[in-house]
Amino acid sequence: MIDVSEAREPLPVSLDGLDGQDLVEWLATMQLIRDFEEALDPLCLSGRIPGGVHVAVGQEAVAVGAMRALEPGDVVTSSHRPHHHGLARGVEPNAMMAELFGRADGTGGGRCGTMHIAAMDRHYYGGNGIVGAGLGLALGAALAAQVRGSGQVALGFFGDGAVNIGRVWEAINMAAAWKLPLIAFCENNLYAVETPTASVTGGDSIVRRAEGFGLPAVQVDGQDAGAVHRVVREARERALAGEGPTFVEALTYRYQGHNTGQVTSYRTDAEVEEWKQLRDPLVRLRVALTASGLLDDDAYDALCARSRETVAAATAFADASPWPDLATADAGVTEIDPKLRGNP
Ligand SMILES: Cc1ncc(C[n+]2csc(CCOP(=O)(O)OP(=O)(O)O)c2C)c(N)n1
Ligand SMILES: [Mg+2]
Repeated sequence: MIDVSEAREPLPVSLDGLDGQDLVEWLATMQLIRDFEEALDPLCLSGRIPGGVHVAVGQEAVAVGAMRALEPGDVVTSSHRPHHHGLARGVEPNAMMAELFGRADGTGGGRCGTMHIAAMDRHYYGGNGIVGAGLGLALGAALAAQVRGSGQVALGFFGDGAVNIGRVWEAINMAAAWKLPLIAFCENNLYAVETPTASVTGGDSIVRRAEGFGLPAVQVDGQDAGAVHRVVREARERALAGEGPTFVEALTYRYQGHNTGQVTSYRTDAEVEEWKQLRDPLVRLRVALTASGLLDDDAYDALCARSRETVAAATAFADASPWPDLATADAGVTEIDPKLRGNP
């Protein structure tokens, strides 16, 4: 963790080795994620999105930094907090919003909702309502890639709450033992619902625990997109060289409650403010881009305007999209022979 006791300004980030135009696109995507996600809670509370959602406002650099280090054919799986991953992977905002609204033009025809938004054409296998389970899907994809020699890498996102779930370590152990091309990516936002993860987690740190499984484990500043990008890029190269999996722990923070409408009484306003003032991933990247002459104020304003327009258009698209046709409610549902279910 960076010592911020003396800091009053946003912490600097390094753009070394990164392409200027790429970085402007990263900031634009991070801005889109923020605007998209900030629009969601009001849409849920007014009933236009049925149920609630888990937003990742504050965690944008993790998604964009990691995703831009992968290639289009690589496989990505997500968690119950999946929108930032999906948008960074290139899921269409219109289709994502329509899915959240439960409409026919959504990524899953309106039948899947927030935690199962996926884009198979982008090898984005989507979110998962079972904490830690997405990593198992990534493990399977990594095994398939190794068997086929396809040159793909699989990255599975999970939260800090998942590091106290046995199946997560079963997946990591198997990947380490068989040298699978897996990137096990822990998004450590310090809390699992209302529980500070450090208060229920033994050992020195999450990466130290991971090291015990015999794979490289790297902790990175998750509010610095470039830093996240570098570690994922290295992990990808290692995986492709046959050197096996890497564990990444990105230190990050969610600004809003765990899910829609949650009252956050388990942390102080001062803590939230410190993360916003010193570590906000968008501000830090913008400051660095401006200082490097890569982004002036007009270009930044235009980028923000485009983002707001995209979110407004996605909301209008979702509103106008029809409800799924009841007659197709079971379309795409796999028939399982009752005998195989053991339930004749
Ligand atoms: C196996 C399982 N146990 C418990 C839950 C209930 N649950 C949903 S989200 C969550 C917290 C997860 O925290 P973390 O992994 O840190 O992710 P974050 O919400 O911080 O992104 C829990 C316990 C669940 N969905 N699945
Ligand atoms: Mg967490």
